[in-house]
Amino acid sequence: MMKYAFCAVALLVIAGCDGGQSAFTGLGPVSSRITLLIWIMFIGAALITVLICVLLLISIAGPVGWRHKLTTEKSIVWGGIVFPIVTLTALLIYGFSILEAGGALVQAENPVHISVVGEQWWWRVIYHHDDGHTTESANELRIPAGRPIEIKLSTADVIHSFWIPAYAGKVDMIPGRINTLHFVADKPGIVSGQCAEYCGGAHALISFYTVAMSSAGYKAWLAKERADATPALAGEGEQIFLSSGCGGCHTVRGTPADGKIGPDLTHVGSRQSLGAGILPNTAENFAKWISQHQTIKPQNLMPPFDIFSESELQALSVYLNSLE
Ligand code: HEC
Ligand SMILES: [Cu+2]
Repeated sequence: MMKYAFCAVALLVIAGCDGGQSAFTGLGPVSSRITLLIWIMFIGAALITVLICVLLLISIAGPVGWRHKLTTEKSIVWGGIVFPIVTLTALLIYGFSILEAGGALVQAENPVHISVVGEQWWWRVIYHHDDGHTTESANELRIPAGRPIEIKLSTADVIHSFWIPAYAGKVDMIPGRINTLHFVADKPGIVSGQCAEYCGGAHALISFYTVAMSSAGYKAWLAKERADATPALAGEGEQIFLSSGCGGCHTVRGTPADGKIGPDLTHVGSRQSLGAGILPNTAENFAKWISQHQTIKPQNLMPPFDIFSESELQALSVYLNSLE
């Protein structure tokens, strides 16, 4: 018996150590309170379950006097009505107070302003600079650690839900609305997040990485992200990109490619992943994405391209990978 109890506890502890995408991680003040709520609910539910089992045993095999007590009107009123009302109300009030924690950050001075638009099946990410300009990127969120973050969430099509469990609760992206998400990341690091509301065919394959950086690192990164592309290896790959119609859907700032339908590729080479968190970002995976993306991410809205020779694919990949 002890052994099983130990295993159950050990499993929970291990689950709590998984930093990548876990609501147990609590890497900021907002998510830490949610993690606490999870534990309170979990332990509370476990205790109540044990209590019910004990009462059940008593009602089956307990002393006559005890069994009789359980059937009185008083026990039913206290155990069946008062107890649930009191516990659930307390939980509700506590839950609201946790929502307040996110709300309190609303007034925080000098938040970082970012917008994220859910698209079938990727994320459009827009950074708002202090001078009023914006820079568009995609499929990755970069934030400075220690500063309040304010993300305006909207959708280009259906309902999505934006969730970075390590930092905050999920918030829906609803057509015709802008919802606001607030959180702070305690320290630099990389965590993952995903869409938490079924949004059609490739819903299971729409995730993303959030990279929390030091203040100085973020500032330098943002300046670089804002600048146009400076591909070290333009030439042939860029030619193929421009002449194959990629620019009709994708923007590479600094080139004639200014499409708005798909993810911005100006600095795609510097992102963690391709296809909204699906493939690690490597030169080979660019070729893989371009030639096999309908197998890798079925139903995604980029048309299939099986027109390229091996060397053309190679040149395209080298070009895209160099867009750092
Ligand atoms: C009709 C519009 C369209 C055209 C044309 C198009 N794409 Fe795409 N592309 C998309 C969409 C939409 C996505 C997002 C797919 C997803 O993840 O659901 C995408 C995703 C990508 C990605 C992954 C981006 C990321 O942020 O991870 C790459 C790389 C890419 N396309 C390269 C190309 C290349 C190279 C071409 C030309 C050979 C091309 N695309 C042509 C619409 C298009
Ligand atoms: Cu979804």
